[in-house]
Amino acid sequence: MKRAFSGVQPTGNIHIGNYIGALKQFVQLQNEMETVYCIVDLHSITVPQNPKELQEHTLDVAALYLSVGLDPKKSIIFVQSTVPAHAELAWILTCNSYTGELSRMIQFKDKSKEKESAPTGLFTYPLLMAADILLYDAQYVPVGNDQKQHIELTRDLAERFNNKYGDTFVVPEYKGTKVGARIMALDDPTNKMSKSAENEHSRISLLDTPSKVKKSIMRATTDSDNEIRFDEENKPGISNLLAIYSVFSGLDIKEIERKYAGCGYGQLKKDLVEVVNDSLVDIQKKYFEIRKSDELLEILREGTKKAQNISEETMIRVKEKIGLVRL
Ligand code: AQP
Repeated sequence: MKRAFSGVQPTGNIHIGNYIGALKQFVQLQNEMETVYCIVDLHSITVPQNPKELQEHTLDVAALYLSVGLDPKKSIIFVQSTVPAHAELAWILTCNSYTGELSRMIQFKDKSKEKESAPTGLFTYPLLMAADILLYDAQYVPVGNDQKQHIELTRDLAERFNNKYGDTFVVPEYKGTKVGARIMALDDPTNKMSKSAENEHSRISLLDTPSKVKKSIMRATTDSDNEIRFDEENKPGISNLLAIYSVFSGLDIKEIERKYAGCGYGQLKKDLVEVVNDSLVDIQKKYFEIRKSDELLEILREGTKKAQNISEETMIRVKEKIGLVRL
């Protein structure tokens, strides 16, 4: 049976970029293979977090996992820091990696560029991500395409370890969506949509009110030629709106182009507000039911147990290979 692994950082409310690039795939894959999904809280502390908010956001993300359709009977859902093997394997991978390969990571360069001195965790973050994936023998990693380079590094690390110590890890593959693998910020379609961007109108969170969704979409940056056509290079703003429209409506982009031939951007935006708000209603209804229920903590505890069982087996294998004593 094949297995997929992925995670989301509890750094704020999940936005439609996270949903389209990652979560929507999580839900599809749970019907095709074994699936393990984590709330990666250890990743989120690579940048400063308010402890109270971090706890809340962790449970928010867990509740959103369930609200978008993850089923704890099909998927293992847990919080990363409750399974110590993640940090343990990350250290072992750190000792089998090079600073040169880590300094090439685009996300590290981006996130550290305005800092006088970058936190070490930000630099070694891809090794923790590699540990997350390799612990579960995952063949597939459903993520947005901003994470593609980290999956490449994970593959290199797995192959290097296998070559040095003998077959130990499954070498995983990136799994991306055709449409929306990188949803762009609404205020600046040359940057990806992000939870931590300052401008709240740069993103649509899954928990946004209908009026906030309307404001963010209606003021989204487009271009001046008023032609509704998918062309990411020359028309990144409109192409981004078309991708969002396509995912939430189920129509393909060509159909949407035909539907709006001769119409202005205003009409497209107005209809998109409706399409997005209609899709968020159900997610939000489920979210508010689940978030306060005891069931949520129970599901996470169960997930921890299952994740611990799998990861402990991997750690026994790894430790034996590198000569760490077992008493
Ligand atoms: N804009 C995006 N389009 C498509 N996929 C995206 N993902 C993130 N942004 C987009 C995918 O969502 C998953 C979870 O991301 P994450 O929370 O682990 O980290 P991130 O990539 O750093 O996401 P954010 O929203 O930009 O968070 P902050 O601002 O905290 O850094 C991943 O699969 C990611 O590819």
